Amino acid sequence: MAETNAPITSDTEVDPTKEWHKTACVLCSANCGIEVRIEGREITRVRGDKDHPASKGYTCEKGLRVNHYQNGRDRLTAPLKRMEDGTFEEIGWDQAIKEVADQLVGIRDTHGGDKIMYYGGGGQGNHTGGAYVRSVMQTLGMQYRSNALAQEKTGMYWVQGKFFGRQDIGASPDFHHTDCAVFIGKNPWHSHGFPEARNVLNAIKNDDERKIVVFDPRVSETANISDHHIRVRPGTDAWALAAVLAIMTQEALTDDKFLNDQCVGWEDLKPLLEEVDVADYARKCGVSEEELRSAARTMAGARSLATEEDLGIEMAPHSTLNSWLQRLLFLLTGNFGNEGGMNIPTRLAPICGHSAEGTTEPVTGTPMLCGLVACAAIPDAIDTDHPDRFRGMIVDSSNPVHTLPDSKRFREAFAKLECLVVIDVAMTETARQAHYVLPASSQYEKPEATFFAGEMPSNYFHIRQPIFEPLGDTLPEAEIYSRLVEAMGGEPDGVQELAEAAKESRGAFIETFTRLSSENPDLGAKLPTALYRSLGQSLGEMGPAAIMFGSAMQASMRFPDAIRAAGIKGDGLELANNLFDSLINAKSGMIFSTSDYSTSFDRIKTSDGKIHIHIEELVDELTGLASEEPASPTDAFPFVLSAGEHRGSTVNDVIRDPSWRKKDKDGALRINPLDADRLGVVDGQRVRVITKRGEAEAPADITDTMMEGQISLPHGFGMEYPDENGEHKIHGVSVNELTDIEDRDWLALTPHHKHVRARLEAVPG
Ligand SMILES: Nc1nc2c(c(=O)[nH]1)N[C@H]1C(S)=C(S)[C@@H](COP(=O)(O)OP(=O)(O)OC[C@H]3O[C@@H](n4cnc5c(=O)[nH]c(N)nc54)[C@H](O)[C@@H]3O)O[C@H]1N2
Ligand SMILES: Nc1nc2c(c(=O)[nH]1)N[C@H]1C(S)=C(S)[C@@H](COP(=O)(O)OP(=O)(O)OC[C@H]3O[C@@H](n4cnc5c(=O)[nH]c(N)nc54)[C@H](O)[C@@H]3O)O[C@H]1N2
Ligand code: SF4
Ligand SMILES: [Mo]
Repeated sequence: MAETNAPITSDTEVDPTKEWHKTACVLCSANCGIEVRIEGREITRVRGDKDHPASKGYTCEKGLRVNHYQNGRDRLTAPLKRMEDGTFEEIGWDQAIKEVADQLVGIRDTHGGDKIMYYGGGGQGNHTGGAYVRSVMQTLGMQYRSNALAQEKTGMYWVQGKFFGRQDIGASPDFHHTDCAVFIGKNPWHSHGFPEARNVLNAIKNDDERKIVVFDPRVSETANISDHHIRVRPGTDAWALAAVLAIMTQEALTDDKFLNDQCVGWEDLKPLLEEVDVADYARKCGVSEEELRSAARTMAGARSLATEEDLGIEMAPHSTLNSWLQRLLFLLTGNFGNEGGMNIPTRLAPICGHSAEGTTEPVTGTPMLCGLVACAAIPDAIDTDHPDRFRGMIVDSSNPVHTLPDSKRFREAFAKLECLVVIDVAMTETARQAHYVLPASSQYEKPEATFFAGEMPSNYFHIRQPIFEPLGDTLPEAEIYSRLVEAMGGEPDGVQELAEAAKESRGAFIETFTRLSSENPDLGAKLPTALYRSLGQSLGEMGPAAIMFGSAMQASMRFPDAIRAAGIKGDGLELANNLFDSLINAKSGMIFSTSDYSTSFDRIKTSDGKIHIHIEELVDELTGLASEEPASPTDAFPFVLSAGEHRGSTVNDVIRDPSWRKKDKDGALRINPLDADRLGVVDGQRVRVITKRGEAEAPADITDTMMEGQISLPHGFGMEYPDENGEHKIHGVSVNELTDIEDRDWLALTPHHKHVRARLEAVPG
């Protein structure tokens, strides 16, 4: 298999004899546009693509290393079947598709299709698989799905669902234009999350009129350049945030005109904040009252404010309450529908769904938010005698055995599945447990896209074109899912006629599509496969992008004016078709919609068009903060472990080859010098970290950026990878061997990964 250590450098000088191929980095949700040079199957040069509408040439250092993703030594090249003795045997696609289809149909016919669950459907660069699976779900009658959002963001989306009427619409921060950027449990210097993150942070830092506020126990790279670093004790953000909101209320710094005109519920919420004892809450979160007051005044006084939370408060105590309080910062200061504030963008495709109030997963009875089963509920929904338990599972673009809380519990539960099918590019920890492993073409071997972009006033989309031929016998997800649908006898009615029309012309396709879809509901229900097998066959290597025709149609119905304002012409299906054509031809991506900030108000979906800011379900938890004391360290577990930092040395589980890292190769355990002294540990010495669920060893990185009593380990380490001799080794700590599935939010079930009780022992030598 390909050697992966080819030299990769950022290269701006152009050799006219060599071609630069436009694509995107797939290592984080920013998906910066890049241009790459290739030799054979290697990516040998990478540079930022200046024509990309959002990243404009920006990349971080990790983007230069995508070859380690493309050419990992454990790339899958053929379908695998697990044998009785646990080993895997290569089989052909015909056999794989037939056996997987038969097994899943068997579960459906005996127990019902709703006993088969779908997990994943997109990592940081690939969301079309998650769209194509819809045809399989329809064919089998599958009803339940989940993905990594249901262990981080569903609590926040639920809060926004309360505000705006639906969980699939949310407000995005306009950091590019804001005067006050607020980051709560988020370290965008490394984790990005918005275009050109470091440039934007530097621009704010270098402008005296603009401010950065960071809530983080650690002196993160972002906290280090902030104007206000609210250095909370781990797990106490609810008190810090409630205190800041209380200060705004008690000092009359709130935007009452906005709250009264645009919102509902201020009169209920206000008294709760008026009664907060700021001094007491300051004591509980470990930040001085003066610092909290000063930060609150900066935020309330800024001309505009944009705020984002991330894992530091989502994966910590009071997770969903934290999200409510965090989102109230922009509402109390009236920063919605404005430049530099928070806005509801147009999206080509939503990144999650909406669940009606009271929707639960039937086996565990746990709430479903955004149409997703909570990740932490999955093992209990499989490993039980309950008659409705999940018996089959398709996992795509995800490695839940390694990335969800409590790997031991997930392995135990997955072992109970009658059929586990994993679709991935690499042999993952989850694939090792599968009955069938289906090899996908990589994101550089097929057209791909993500649905993350949510910018205002102009939003962009990037459908990337393939650079390489598919490796070995790999197939794009569009093909895998469509073959499964057909093998299950679920081919959509009318697809042959549609395919004939598509072969003739786009006009004929549209005409036939319009006619057939109105008389034939099956076509709409299995739209992804229908589009792929018709329109897709006329697109050559861009075939798997056919799904975006459906998105273009929906977008053209939802916000035609914004699309036309971005320069796309036409009406109805003609507008959709023109948008689709522009998208599949825009090699660097394109702006597909432009609208005024004020259109955010038009996108609110509550019955009265107002923002509903008072969330009854969270009131007891909020008022309970007054009598609650934050959990204290115990003798058995004196440390709080932030289990899974997203550092410069991490890219989730997207790259498995550890040699991509230049720094932090072993995944250090960060620890404050005073704690290290007490333990008698010197820099680089190995320490054993012990939690109630497991133990592991890592080298110590002694740094006063850590607060006393807090330690951290990186995310995305501890994966098994073959060396040059094919010998498999585990590199670094697999953090979810240490986490406990029971430690989680009561409402969204978000695991408390940033708040794992631990103790340390120095490893001699
Ligand atoms: N380099 C890199 N970038 C990535 C990724 C990656 O793996 N590597 N992954 C991407 C993904 S999927 C995601 S979700 C994001 C995650 O991105 P982030 O959420 O920004 O990443 P984390 O490092 O998990 O947590 C952010 C901060 O929370 C702080 N924190 C820990 N405990 C607490 C607490 O109790 N209170 C507060 N206020 N802060 C606390 C940590 O010190 C840390 O600085 O990153 C994305 N970008
Ligand atoms: N303890 C702890 N656990 C955490 C976190 C933490 O901070 N602490 N962070 C969590 C967060 S925020 C997230 S988002 C999750 C992420 O965890 P996961 O949802 O498991 O996703 P990724 O790590 O992005 O893994 C992507 C998978 O997709 C595969 N892949 C790549 N390209 C393709 C493709 O084109 N097709 C297919 N079919 N597969 C492909 C990769 O090989 C990899 O197996 O981890 C979470 N786990
Ligand atoms: S890792 Fe993220 S920020 Fe860095 S180049 Fe890739 S997409 Fe851009
Ligand atoms: Mo994430």
